[in-house]
Amino acid sequence: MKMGTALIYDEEMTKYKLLWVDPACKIEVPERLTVSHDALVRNSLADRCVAIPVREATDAEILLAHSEEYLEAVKKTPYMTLEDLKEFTLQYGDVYFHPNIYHCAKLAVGAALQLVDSVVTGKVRNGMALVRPPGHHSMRSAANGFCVFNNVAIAARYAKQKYGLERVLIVDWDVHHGQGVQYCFEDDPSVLYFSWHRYEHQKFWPQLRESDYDSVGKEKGAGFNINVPWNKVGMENSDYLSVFCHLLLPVAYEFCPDLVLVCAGFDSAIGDPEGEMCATPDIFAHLTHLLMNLAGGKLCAVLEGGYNLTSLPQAVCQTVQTLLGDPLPQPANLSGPCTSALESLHCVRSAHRPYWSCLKHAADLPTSDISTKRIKLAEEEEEKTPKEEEKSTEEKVWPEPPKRVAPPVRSVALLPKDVTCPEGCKRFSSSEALDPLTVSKLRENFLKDADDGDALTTLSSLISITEEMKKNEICSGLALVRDVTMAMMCVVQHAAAALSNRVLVVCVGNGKVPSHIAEEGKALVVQIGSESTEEQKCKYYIPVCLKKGCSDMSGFIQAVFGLFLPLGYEYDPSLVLLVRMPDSRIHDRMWQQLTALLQSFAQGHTLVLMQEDEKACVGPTASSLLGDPAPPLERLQAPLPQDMEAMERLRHRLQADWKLLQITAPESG
Ligand code: Q9C
Ligand code: ZN
Repeated sequence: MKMGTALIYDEEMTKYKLLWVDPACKIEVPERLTVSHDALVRNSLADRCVAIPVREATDAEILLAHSEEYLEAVKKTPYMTLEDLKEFTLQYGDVYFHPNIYHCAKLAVGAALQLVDSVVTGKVRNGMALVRPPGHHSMRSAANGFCVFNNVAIAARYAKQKYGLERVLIVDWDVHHGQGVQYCFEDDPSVLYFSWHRYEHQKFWPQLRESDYDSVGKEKGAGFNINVPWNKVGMENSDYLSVFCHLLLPVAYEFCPDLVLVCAGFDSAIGDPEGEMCATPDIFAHLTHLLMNLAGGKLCAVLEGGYNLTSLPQAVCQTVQTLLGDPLPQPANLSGPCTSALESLHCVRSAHRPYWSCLKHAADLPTSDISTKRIKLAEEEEEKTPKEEEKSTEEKVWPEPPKRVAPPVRSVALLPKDVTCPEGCKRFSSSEALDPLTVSKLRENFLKDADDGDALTTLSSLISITEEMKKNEICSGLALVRDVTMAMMCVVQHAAAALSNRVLVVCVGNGKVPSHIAEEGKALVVQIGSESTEEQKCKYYIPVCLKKGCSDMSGFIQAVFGLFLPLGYEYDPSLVLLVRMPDSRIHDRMWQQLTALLQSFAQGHTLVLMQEDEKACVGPTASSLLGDPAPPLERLQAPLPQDMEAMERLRHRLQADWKLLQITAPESG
């Protein structure tokens, strides 16, 4: 499956600016768009995208989220004098008008709708629209926070109306609360709105009570509005990933959207004068990737904020390059979430516990005292604020994200001669002979009794593949082997010893695993099955046991988000070995999701091992390795309480060693 990434941009949207002095608005400049687009061109990303023209939204489309009175009022702004514009502006908060902004605002909405059209009709797989003015603060009858029309809210209504989509997920990773989007869909269960935002116990703009975690939606829409308030500045990559793994992703998969819209603001990146957060631009590659296997890959990112003219274009490039399917960057400095982030996470999970079965059995919840805590925390905060005068954000420095070079070969397949190589994969044939020392070691360690030439060839090929991955000649690979256990032992041993790699081994199904290698920390072995063959005896061997084994999709996906992803991020392997044990009974779709999600790690260096007779899995596995979106899972049942409790116990035990597993603040649980 080859489908492109749309890029929607038009220079016209740079043709308005602030015409008077207003400190609140001076950061919203035309250069935001030009530097972003230039960076896409300079990094040869723009030319890899499908360019889609913008168009003006019609009145009817704008009215999907706005009142007629408001539209009529905005319509008059092109004819106003400077004085009239200033006065008109005064009735709204933190926004400015310009004679050309109405035109640009229509193009911004139109760009979002063009993007939805291209993605939903399958012209492209996904895409990004670079627009000005942004949208998520604008309300039914009011401009606000640099926003005139609510681009993404309109896009969601449009997608539902025009294409009959049942469920739309809106992920708002801008650092401000998109209150306009919240108001639009508050009572609507067909649109799940997620937003994290700088809040500081309501001291940060727009200072709304309803931006807190306890605004969960109203009436039928209860549970479909998720607010994650950041009560401190300086949130880092770990904090963002933590919220994705332990909240957004499980809920989003349970919601099972037909389309994902992203309010893609980059004022949540390091260096931004508004956000004052410390997440690096490459984290947006990961956030994007983690959303790309929902809704069959149908993802539309629409620019919102982002005011640091260095981190903004870097983060835009990371996002677009990920949409294009390039291997992910190695995630940097994941030291675990901070206390304040954990407190927020805990509060949001508690507030949403009644609505989502993935949160039901969580053992992290003392449940009472949430409102008193709210006050207590606000008081504590008071004391800390004054001394927090660090370096001003403008002078913050961070390294430019390293270039993400796709290896010359994306995926190889090591297959018996009678199995055809899937399209897009290269059949692996070992070009160089292995050095004799390695061969003799292989013989000695794995093939003592049998003088098995075939087995030796297979094992040495597997080792060659990992070596070429290390040289970044090959991105990923899959192999059908006669004995997965032996192949796994062999690869892990070699990678740990000769390549001195950290290997993440993910074993799906029951059977013997290389736990002795895990003991040395050279490998992190996670195993998921129906029986725990071995007790967990060290930090690096983690058995997950599900009552119904891997055939239980709900339990399985919980383990993926709640355990595997955070563990993988923190371990930061340079190779992922995904092993499908015989008779694992995992569903195809779940297998594809897992394969796709694991490419977050090790720059996509994943080697998949499967038993010789599982020929039917070769196609689907290859497809996921090649970056095709995994097919959506059906809407999930509630996971089994006993499984959830077992996982919670495991998480509890492990969280001292693995900080990204935490979901409660040290003193608060
Ligand atoms: N320190 C968007 O990011 N407040 N809008 C400015 C100046 C308004 C942000 C206060 C921020 C609006 C789309
Ligand atoms: Zn913003």
